[in-house]
Amino acid sequence: MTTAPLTFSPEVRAALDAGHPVVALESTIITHGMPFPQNLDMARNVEATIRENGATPATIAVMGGQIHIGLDDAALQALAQTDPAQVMKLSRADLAVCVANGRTGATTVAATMICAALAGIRVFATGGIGGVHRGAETSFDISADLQELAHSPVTVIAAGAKAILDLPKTLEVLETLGVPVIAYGQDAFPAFWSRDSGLAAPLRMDSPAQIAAAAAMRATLGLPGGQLVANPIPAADEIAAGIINPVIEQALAEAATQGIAAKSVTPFLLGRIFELTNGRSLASNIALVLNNARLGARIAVAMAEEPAV
Ligand code: PSU
Ligand code: MN
Repeated sequence: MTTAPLTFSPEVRAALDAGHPVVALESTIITHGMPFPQNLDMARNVEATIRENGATPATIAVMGGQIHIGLDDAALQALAQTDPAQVMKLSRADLAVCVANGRTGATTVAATMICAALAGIRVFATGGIGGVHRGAETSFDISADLQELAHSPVTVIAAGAKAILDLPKTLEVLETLGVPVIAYGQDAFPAFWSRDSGLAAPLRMDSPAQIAAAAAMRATLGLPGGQLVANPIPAADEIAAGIINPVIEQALAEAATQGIAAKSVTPFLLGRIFELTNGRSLASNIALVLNNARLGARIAVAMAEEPAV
């Protein structure tokens, strides 16, 4: 087997070699999830938060035929300002095509998990995972993020699944795929902009050490795949379901009228919800990503303290 074309930043290479905690970060949230310049601020602040909490951040993207594990500030700036139409939104299906053809690509949750696993990184913090879209019974739109959680051995910290999705169906598919869904510090499954989706989470944990132990035991038992840690948005930053739900309904209706499909659905909905809430959804989104970065760093620290498996 030839080696995968991974280019590590010096900081990430040193941290991995020393067995120090590292947290992977995705790049689709930068290119397709938030507008400039808030996306760049977010990317920098998330990295700073991870450092403050004792771990090394590794933002992942594809450029020049290489999977980059850890980006310098110039690369972050360039990505944040690139027209989303010029950057591939990469999932499992198109990652190899992008690398082989020397194109520029931003990694979604699924592609970031694949790259993190290749790099030997076991923790990844983001905003929200993709899931089963509303109307999936006719559109068949189910994010590849879900099956990736069943394949790649990475613990993903998200604020639940985005409330634009069909959350009961998303939880059902995760159960079928054998993915542990762990609410952090509460019983309810969080709904991205809100702390409580009204659905019970299948599992609950209250400390990074418990989450690290569960990941290690999966490996010991020979179970493939990762874990989803659903970390509720801080109370001060949440948007009540009663406020966000009508906005989501409107954005979904517009997407249907305009025939938005496939990879464009999630970026379209996030963009419209941002406009319809006058930016409030973006402020919440940034707050929950920072909150997930904090927990991700603490989990990575706990894993580095566990005996290696
Ligand atoms: N979380 C965010 N904003 C985003 C995403 C996640 O706060 O933009 C991205 C992630 O990269 C996720 C993707 O993997 O949306 C899901 O896209 P789709 O529904 O097309 O699978
Ligand atoms: Mn989709």
